[in-house]
Amino acid sequence: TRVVISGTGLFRPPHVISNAELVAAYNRYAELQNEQHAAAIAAGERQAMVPSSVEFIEKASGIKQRYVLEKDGPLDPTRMYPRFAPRADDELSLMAEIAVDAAQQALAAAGKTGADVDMVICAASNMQRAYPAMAIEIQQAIGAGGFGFDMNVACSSATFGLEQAVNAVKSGSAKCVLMVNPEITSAHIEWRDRDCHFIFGDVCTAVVVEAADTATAAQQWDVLGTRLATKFSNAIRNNFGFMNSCEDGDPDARDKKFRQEGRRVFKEVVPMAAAHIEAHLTALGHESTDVRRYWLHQANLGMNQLVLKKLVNREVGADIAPLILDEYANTASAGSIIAFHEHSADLASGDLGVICSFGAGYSIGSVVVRKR
Ligand code: CO8
Repeated sequence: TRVVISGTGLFRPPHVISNAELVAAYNRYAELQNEQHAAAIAAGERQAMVPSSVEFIEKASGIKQRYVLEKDGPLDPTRMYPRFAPRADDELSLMAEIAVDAAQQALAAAGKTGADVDMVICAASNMQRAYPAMAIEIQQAIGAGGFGFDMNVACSSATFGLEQAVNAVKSGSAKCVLMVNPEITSAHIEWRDRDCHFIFGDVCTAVVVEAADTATAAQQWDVLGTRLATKFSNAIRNNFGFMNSCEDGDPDARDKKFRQEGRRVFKEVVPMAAAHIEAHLTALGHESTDVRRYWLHQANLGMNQLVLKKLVNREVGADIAPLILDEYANTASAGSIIAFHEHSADLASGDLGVICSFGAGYSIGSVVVRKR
C-alpha cells in the first residue's frame, strides 16, 4: 500500500511573549527574590539571582518570541507560571480543544471530515491527564470512528506518531489516521530559571495520513520511509509523575519541570541526528544532497545549521532548511511539523524532503517524503 500525507493543520495561540517582555518579568522576579533573601545573600548562605538578557537568548538560541495560551501568569513576577481555569469533566479539555482546531484544518486540507477518520493518535511531550486518553476525547469531538490512543516520545512524538500512522494504514488496521501534537509547553517549563525560561512556546499541529488510493487532496506527499531511534540519556529530564505525591517530597521541586544540560545535548545530539538522517536516506537509495528541503526539529538555530553542514558539507539557508523557531520558539514535537506545514507548498512534484525530530530520550525520528 502506498501511503501519503494528505493534509496538515496548525493551531497558533492568540498571545505572543517577546524576549523583551519575558526578560523584564524574569528580572523583576529575580530582584524581588534578592530583596526577600537579602540577609541570607549578605551572609553568604544564598546566591543572588542574576538577570537574564535578550542578547543572550537571541545569540544562544535564535528564538525571538513565543506564542502562549495565557500570558499574564508567566509575566507576573509574583507568579511566574500560566493561569488555566479548571474545566468540568463534561467540557472539552484544553489540550483536546487546540487539537480539534488543528485537526479541522488538516482534515479540510485533505478534503476529509471527522467521519472519514478511523484512528486518532495524540502524540505530545505532556498529557493533560492520565485517562481517558486525550486521543479518545478528540476522536469523539471530531466525530471519528475506529480507535485512538496517546503516545509520548517528548520532542520526537510527532515523527514517532507518523510511523505508527503509516504502519497502521499499511497493515490495514486503519484507512485514515489523524495524528495531532498539542504541546502546552508553557505548563512544563520553569519560568523562574533563566537557563530555560526562553526555550518553549505553545502550539498544536495535525497531520492526516491515508492510503494513496483514497487521497483526493491537491497537495500530497508519498511517505518513502520512516526510521526511529532512541538512546537513554538524563541530559533532558522531567521527574513530574503520578507517584510524586507518594514520595513525600516537594511537589514544586525543580526536578518536577523541564530541565536540561543544554550544551551537552547540543554536542551529543548533532552528530546522532546527522548520522541518522544520512543512514536513512542511504537505505532508501538517496543522498543527502538530493534532498530539496529539510524540516528539522526546532530547538536551536546553531544546532540545525551544524546538522545540515555535516549532511551536505556546506552552509545552507532557509530555502533548504527553513527556520520557524525565531517566531514560535521550541514547540517540542510540533516544531518540524510547523516547518513542514508552513514551508512545503512551494515544492514541485517529485521533490524529496525529510522531516526529522530530535530531543529528550534521546529520541530521533525521520520521515522521508516525496511530493506527488
Ligand atoms: N541570560 C543571560 N545569560 C544566561 C542565560 C540568560 N537567560 N541563561 C544562561 N546564561 C549564562 C549561563 O549561566 C552561562 O554563564 P557562565 O558561562 O558564566 O556559566 C552562559 O550564559 C552560557 O550558558 P550555556 O552554556 O547554558 O549556553 P549555551 O550557549 O549552551 O546556550 C541553550 C543554551 C540555548 C539552551 C543551548 O545549549 C541549546 O539550545 N542547546 C540545545 C538544547 C536542545 O536542543 N535541547 C533540546 C530541548 S528538548 C526538546 O526540544 C524537546 C524535549 C521535550 C521535552 C518535553 C518538554 C517540552
